[in-house]
Amino acid sequence: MSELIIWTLDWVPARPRGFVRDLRLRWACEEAELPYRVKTVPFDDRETNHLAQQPFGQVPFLSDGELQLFESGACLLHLARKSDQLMPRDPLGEAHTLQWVFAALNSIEMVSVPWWFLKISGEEDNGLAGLTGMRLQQLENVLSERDWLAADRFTAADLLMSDVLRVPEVRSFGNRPATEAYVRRVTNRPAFKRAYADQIAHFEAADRTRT
Ligand SMILES: N[C@@H](CCC(=O)N[C@@H](CS)C(=O)NCC(=O)O)C(=O)O
Repeated sequence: MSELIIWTLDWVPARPRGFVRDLRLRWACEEAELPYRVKTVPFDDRETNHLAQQPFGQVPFLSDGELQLFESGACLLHLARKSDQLMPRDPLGEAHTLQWVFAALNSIEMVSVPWWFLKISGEEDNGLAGLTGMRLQQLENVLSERDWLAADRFTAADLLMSDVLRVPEVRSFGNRPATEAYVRRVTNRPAFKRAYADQIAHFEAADRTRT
């Protein structure tokens, strides 16, 4: 089996720790029991210093032997093809997992991230609040009727959707008890806790060497 390497930044400030998207890949590997190593690119000059691996200068990206992939969703689906822990092998279960992976990225994160960025940059009541609230409420309706998004069990779709939803500003948007229970249920998984602790430890170790 080729070696999996998850690439992230060598350091980030305190605020994004625990939310840098390499966590999605660490978590997937932990769930699937896939061995992996973590390597880094510098935080400084990140916009330009690794464009050959990630054309937008972001992380994460993934190496699997000779293969290099960027976009956390694409990397996650690559990992999901390696293990039915992450994606069922039956056509229906797989199709529904893919559907909800895209919903997490394209219907929820696509509105929640711009809304949240505007909010933390001082525009508390910005023009995306209405759309974000509507999407989150629509998802609340789905989650009030089921525990998992696809195949009646945990899949990569839950990993991704809960990662999008667990941002504190998103969690505290409105009263959405089914969503809150879902985020708690999914992030209570030991694999998430290991991935989270490892990311925090990675950036704390970097504090000690950064001058
Ligand atoms: N759509 C990309 C987004 C990646 C992204 O936003 N990465 C952040 C860390 S979570 C980053 O590299 N930020 C640094 C920057 O944009 O300069 C993905 O899902 O991989």
